Amino acid sequence: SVSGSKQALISLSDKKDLALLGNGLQELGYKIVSTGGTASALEGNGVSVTRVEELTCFPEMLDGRVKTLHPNIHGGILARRDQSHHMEALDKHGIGTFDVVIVNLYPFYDTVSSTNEISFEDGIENIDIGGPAMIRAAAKNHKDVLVVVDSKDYPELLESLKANKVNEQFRRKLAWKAFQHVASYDSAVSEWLWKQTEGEDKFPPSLTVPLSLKSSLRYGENPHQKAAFYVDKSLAEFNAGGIATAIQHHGKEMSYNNYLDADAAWNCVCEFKKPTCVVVKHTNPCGVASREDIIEAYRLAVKADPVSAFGGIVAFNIEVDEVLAKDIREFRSPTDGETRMFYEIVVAPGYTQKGLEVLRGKSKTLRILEASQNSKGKLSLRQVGGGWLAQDSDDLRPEDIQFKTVSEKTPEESELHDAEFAWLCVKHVKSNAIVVAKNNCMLGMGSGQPNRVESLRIALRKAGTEAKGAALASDAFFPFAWKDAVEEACESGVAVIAEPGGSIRDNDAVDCCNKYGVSLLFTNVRHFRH
Ligand code: 93A
Repeated sequence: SVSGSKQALISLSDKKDLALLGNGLQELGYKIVSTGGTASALEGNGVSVTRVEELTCFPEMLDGRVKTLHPNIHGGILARRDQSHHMEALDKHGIGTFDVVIVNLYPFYDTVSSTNEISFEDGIENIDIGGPAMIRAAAKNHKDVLVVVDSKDYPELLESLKANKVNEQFRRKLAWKAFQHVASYDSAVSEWLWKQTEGEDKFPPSLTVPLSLKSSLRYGENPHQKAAFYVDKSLAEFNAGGIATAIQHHGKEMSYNNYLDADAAWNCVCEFKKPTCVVVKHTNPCGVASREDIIEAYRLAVKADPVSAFGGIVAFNIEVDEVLAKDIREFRSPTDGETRMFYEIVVAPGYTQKGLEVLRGKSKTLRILEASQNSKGKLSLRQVGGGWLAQDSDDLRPEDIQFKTVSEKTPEESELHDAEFAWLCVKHVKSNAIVVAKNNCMLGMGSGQPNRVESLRIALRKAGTEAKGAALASDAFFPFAWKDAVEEACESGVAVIAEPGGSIRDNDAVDCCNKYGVSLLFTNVRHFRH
């Protein structure tokens, strides 16, 4: 090359580990070319730098919009070393080649998603043009140019340069990562522009969800299925909470099914204001109880269905302290009064130091998760063959639900409260969903039956004699077989039924409840969960 030595081009917004990088390359004999802020920072760390202006013989112009967009830079990145006419062209114009290009982009996502609103103009100025151009050029020519966009790759870069062992695979991996970086950057820009033009109400004509690998999983739902967990970078960087960002304090590696179940348990327990425990099995809450005393809540939640709770996921909406942890450790199955309960996961918003110690002692495998609440208003995506379904997540707040009495009998205050509690639970049970609850405690649930009557029978059977005087909630209206469903509920002795209403046979349900003196409440809201 013209300069006679190897050249590295460095232009970084995120200057993390810059000193390590600059000094490392300098020691390896690289001549370092850099942009304004990066050059100053390198010099501050004792690295000698050539400024891009010296190469381009052009000052930074248009308030920095044009810094590196110049043939003296891009020629040095893009020239094919194996094409003599490329190299002759460089020589003719006195352009040196770049062997390493290290760039990361303006923090567009952080800027536009920060809580302090920024103006449209500021958003536009934060769109990086020169950076992606260098990254793409270097990634295209990765055969001869190493492109680095992530400070985590600095050590491996320096080591392989030092050992003179840069293989093709490493080059391709860096190029892959470079295009990923630019792609998620562009998706953040385009999503922001969509919101600036159409507002937040309409779904955009196309979606790019920047996903980054959190971990490879041992396997998927079954051992013969390969699996991995990707986090939505746009949510994670925005601290959106949820199971993807939960901290694991202890236990065996999380599995695919563990994530599904922990997510279900955590979403459900977060609905409740009072201290609450939710037990989940196979994504369905099978025990839910709220009490001032969280230990009582825990025991009741397990008791609701001890057989299902065994090997389940236990979620709390308050910190787990030593006393609670001991109860979780020691509590014996209500089925035989002997076997200590076994769980896959405990998830809570926090643990006291002692609480954590005690839980760690329960078993080597018990996964202990500390999660923060999901932010509301996020997109929910589900895969179907050949596409994805998008919807707003179902985050109506409990206070948004109105319970309208449509029967002759109006519910007692406690009965209304039971109906509200059952309603919060039923939202988290797979359709067709029926929940029987009383006194802030789930007594029985029926889930996932293709026939609502079957779900109802299962829920009532689990509640047993306790169904008397309890509330029954149904995630959707009772279609027409009221004699089967509503009448069976009334015969079991429930005091109040809550359902969305809206069936052409609503009157039959009202008549039936009137016949039995049961209160019937319409919520006008449906909570299908498929
Ligand atoms: O304004 S730009 O789109 N035009 C450019 O020519 C250009 N060249 C590098 N932004 C440009 N950059 C970006 O500047 C890089 O992507 C990097 O993020 C940042 C580094 O600037 P500094 O070294 O002055 O801190």
